[in-house]
Order: sequence, then structure tokens, then C-alpha cells
Amino acid sequence: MITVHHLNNSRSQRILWLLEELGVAYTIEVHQRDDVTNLAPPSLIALHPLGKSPMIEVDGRLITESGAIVEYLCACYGPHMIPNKDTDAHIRHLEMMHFAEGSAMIPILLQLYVGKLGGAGEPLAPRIKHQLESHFDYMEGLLRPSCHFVQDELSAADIMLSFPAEIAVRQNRSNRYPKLTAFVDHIQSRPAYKRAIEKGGKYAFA
Ligand SMILES: N[C@@H](CCC(=O)N[C@@H](CS)C(=O)NCC(=O)O)C(=O)O
Repeated sequence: MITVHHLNNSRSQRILWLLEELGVAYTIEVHQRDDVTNLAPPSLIALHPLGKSPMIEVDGRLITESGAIVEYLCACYGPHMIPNKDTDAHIRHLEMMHFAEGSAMIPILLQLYVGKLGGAGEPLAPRIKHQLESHFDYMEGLLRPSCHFVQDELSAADIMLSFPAEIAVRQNRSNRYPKLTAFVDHIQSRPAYKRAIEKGGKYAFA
């Protein structure tokens, strides 16, 4: 049995979505962000030193990091979500799986934290804006007419990139990013995505 440790308004929403797409049974343990700090509660830190969401438990094993969780779940239940080895698509897919957390989230987090510095963060603002836009532009340029990133069907990379794409669209960059907006509209209209929202509770990026 799979248990998803789900933090409200977080990356774990995409794990619920993936499980719904794969039709795999799971239970949810909900962890609520602190009302003031927005940080994870002690219940997550009790599970793992970093106390981050998502985490899943599978037969007593704890798995952290959304990229690892998505790869694990697709290997077990959804090999069709990963392009065949020895294809260009496989390499592109691998890149995008790592890009989502290793690259796209960096300017997003810098914006979040440096924004808290107020005027003291001003010297960094142009660089952060440039990096945000270049990463979002890159994602915009990769999107296919089918509203997917790597192939013309839903892939694991679409699941991983949903979180930064939702943030890009949430930041009202929709005029600059019509394809990202269409991607977010497309994924959010999928029945599995809607079921994941019903089960996961209120989600600020939908
Ligand atoms: N690279 C990690 C990032 C995990 C992460 O930062 N999760 C955020 C939620 S989106 C979190 O748990 N934040 C709460 C906290 O830091 O207290 C992953 O993809 O799983």
C-alpha cells in the first residue's frame, strides 16, 4: 500500500495527480503548513530530517524527492509515461525530469526568499527576473501543440513540470506565456487532476 504524505499547497499535489493518472490505490496523510510561517509542521520533520513534502511510504520504505517518487511510481505502474530508451525523446525527457527541480525551481525560490528582504533584496531583483523569464521562456518554447513537453501524450516530465508551470501562470505572466497557460488549462481539465484536487484539498495553484 502507498501512503502519500501530502502538504497543502505543495509539490505533493503532483504526486496525487500522478497516482490518479496511473489508477493506483493510495492513502493520504495530510500535513498542514503553519499559518504564520507557511513552513511544514513537525509531523513531516518526524519522518525525515528535511521535513519536506512530498514523501511516500511504500511497504514500510520512505521515498523522498518528487523526481525520485515520480520515477519510482512510473517504473512500477506507468512505464508508458517515460519515452523508450535509445530515443531522443528519452534523453529530452530525462533532462526535463531534472530541469524541473534542479533548474526551474531555483529562480522561483530566489524570488520567494529575496522578496522577503524588501528593499535590501533590490540589487538581486534584475538577475532573478532575468532568470525567471529565461527559464519560463525555455519551458514555453518546448511546449508542443498537444500541450505536452516531450511527447504528444502525458509523460512523467509533464507531471514534474506542472508545478513550475502553475507558478509561472499564477504570476500573471499569461500574456508572455500563452503555451504555458494552455498547458496548465489542459492538465487542470484532466479528470485525474480534478480527482487529485478533490482528494488533496484546496490548492492555491489551481
Ligand atoms: N526537491 C524537493 C523539494 C521539496 C520541497 O521543498 N517541498 C516544499 C513544499 S512545495 C516543502 O516541503 N516546504 C515546507 C518547508 O520547507 O517547511 C522535491 O521535489 O521533493
